[in-house]
Amino acid sequence: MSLTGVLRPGYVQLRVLDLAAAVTHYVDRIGLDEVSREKDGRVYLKGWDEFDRHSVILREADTPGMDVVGFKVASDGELDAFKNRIEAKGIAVREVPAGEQPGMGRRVSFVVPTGHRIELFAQVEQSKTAPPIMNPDVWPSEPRGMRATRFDHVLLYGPDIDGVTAFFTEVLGFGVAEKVEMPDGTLAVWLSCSNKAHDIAFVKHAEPGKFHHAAFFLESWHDVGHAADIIARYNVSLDIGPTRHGITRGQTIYFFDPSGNRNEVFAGGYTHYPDHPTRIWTADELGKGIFYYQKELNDRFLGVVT
Ligand code: M3P
Ligand code: FE
Repeated sequence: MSLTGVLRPGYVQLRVLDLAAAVTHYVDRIGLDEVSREKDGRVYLKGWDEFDRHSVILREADTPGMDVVGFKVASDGELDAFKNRIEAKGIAVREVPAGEQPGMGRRVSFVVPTGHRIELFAQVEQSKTAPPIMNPDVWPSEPRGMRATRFDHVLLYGPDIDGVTAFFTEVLGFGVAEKVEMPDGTLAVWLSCSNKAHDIAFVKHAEPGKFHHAAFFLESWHDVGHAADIIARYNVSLDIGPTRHGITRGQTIYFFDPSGNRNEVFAGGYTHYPDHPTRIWTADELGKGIFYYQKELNDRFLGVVT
């Protein structure tokens, strides 16, 4: 089956306390490119290997966290079809007009059962500095910092994991790549709309609408080590790693932006297909699922969210 419906995470809008410090972190340390600064103060960024105009939006605010994550769908017709399906589930849909983000078409905006705002869009301008397509070099210019190639996924914390899983699978057409099953029900779910092991993930948490991390893709395990060197050299606040997930098999390191939002950079992960069965983790093996080498969770990793 070719990719139709929801294609991929397109953008994440993060709240940061100090815009200048955040731009230094996301551009100089992670290696994203600055696309534009707009009159309303928002700063737009993208990974060097992304064709769409932007993928990360920074908004200065009094509290850190995530405003919204947007997914790109294959066509305007599919956008309308998704809107109808979401409304048919009794979920209120807000239309965000084209141009609310520069270069962005109209968006369909709604809140899922974990309390997070999710959006769908079909049209966005392509980047003027997009990866070259004619006799392309491996990169247009040397990647900077951690050499993140693209925005990959978010992991979100909130209640009603069963409800959000049903929404993403039944309404948006995602598959469930992996799940953590506890004696009292599902603790966490990794959902894919593509060949990736996950495009979004959710962990059960009493407070709705919380943000655990935004993840950026690196080419190799060697790049994860290079990211660790950058974290040490520039005193970036380290959470955990370099290590590996049992879940998704990604090779990973977690750290915090200057506002306390968690970031992940990772490489690897298996290829997911829609006909693959869901992999299941149980309470007794959960440590290995999250951190395959250490086999135990740290309290900060589980408890600190924005
Ligand atoms: C990932 C991943 C948690 C697990 C996180 C896993 C928060 O971030 O990319 O697979 O328990
Ligand atoms: Fe992750």
